[in-house]
Amino acid sequence: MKKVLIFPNAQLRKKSKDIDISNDKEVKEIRRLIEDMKKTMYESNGIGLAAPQLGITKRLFIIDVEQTVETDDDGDITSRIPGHLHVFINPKFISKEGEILYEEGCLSVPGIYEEVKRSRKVEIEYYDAEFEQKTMIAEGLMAVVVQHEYDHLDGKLFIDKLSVVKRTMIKKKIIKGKNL
Ligand code: QAP
Ligand code: CO
Repeated sequence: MKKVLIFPNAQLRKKSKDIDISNDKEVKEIRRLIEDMKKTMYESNGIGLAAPQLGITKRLFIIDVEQTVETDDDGDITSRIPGHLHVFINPKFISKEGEILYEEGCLSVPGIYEEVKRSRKVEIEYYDAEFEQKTMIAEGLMAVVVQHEYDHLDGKLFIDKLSVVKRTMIKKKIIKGKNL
């Protein structure tokens, strides 16, 4: 498992670069990176992970919103069964519509969950794990996570959408390590 960078790490603020899918060497590296990202996401109990969260500023993220989670009486996760993994390489939004409020979290902002406003439905074009071009229409949670992960590629975090007061509070809390 790779180390996930934690806010306010400056690496999380960089703009990621497109992946050259015609470059065999880069494609080979991306295949290995996807395996590392899968392992890291599942082991950290995440539903989405973007390459820049591992310090790799490339336009790639993965999502699995269909995992089955088993918890014990204390609510701690005892097992996690992968659902359907989606890999998004060089994603581009084609359209966005509507509004949805959803309580988001982020592996780079541990222990913090806040309600954020996003588009309810998005259409996105991307290359999948086999480097084939795909288009997806996502709604609800999938649409929310796609937008959240896409923002990481532009160096944006969900807490940027909160008030300055809330963000300052979160920063203090994370630096103190109270949430870890
Ligand atoms: C993005 O984030 C997301 O604080 C993915 O202690 C999540 O998987 C978008 C996680 C929810 C919208 C709604 C966070 C795990 C996982 C934590 C994640 C934590 C352990 C975050
Ligand atoms: Co995130």
